[in-house]
Amino acid sequence: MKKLILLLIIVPNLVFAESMKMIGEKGKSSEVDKTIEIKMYDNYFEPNQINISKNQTVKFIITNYGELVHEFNIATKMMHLKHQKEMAKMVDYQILLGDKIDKVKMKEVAKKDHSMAHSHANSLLLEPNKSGEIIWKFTNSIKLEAACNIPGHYESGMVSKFVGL
Ligand SMILES: [Cu+2]
Repeated sequence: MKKLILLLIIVPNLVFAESMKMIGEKGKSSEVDKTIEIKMYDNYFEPNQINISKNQTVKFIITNYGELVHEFNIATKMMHLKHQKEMAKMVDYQILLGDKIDKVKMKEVAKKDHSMAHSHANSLLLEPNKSGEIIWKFTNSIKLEAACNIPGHYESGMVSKFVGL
């Protein structure tokens, strides 16, 4: 029984680590080939198509010009759909508050539920008028999208397609 419980904890994490490898890896600032500026609005990205070549390390400089909190997350469509459930939970826990992120509550809740820490290298969560960056190395030929997985945003068009991989 103990082994089973351990497996149930480890397997989803391994699956996640595996899919993370599939989409690429955190890039090094000394290896950046290209810088792309991303603007976030309510609810869309500019540009909505991003040209990338395999093995490129890209620095994304992301600014939220909207009035709501938005996410920039690099993943497959399947991964986004899974992540949308976590984001819905962040709203339930009142970590995500429309135009604000309650970081104190986030830390507190993440002690019990690590998925609520929202601390993966492929994603950035930004309040209005904030900027940040992600450096990502695209190591595989795979269909990827940049998306905002806050409830309702993806469905209303907050997604950019990566082309050229
Ligand atoms: Cu959004």
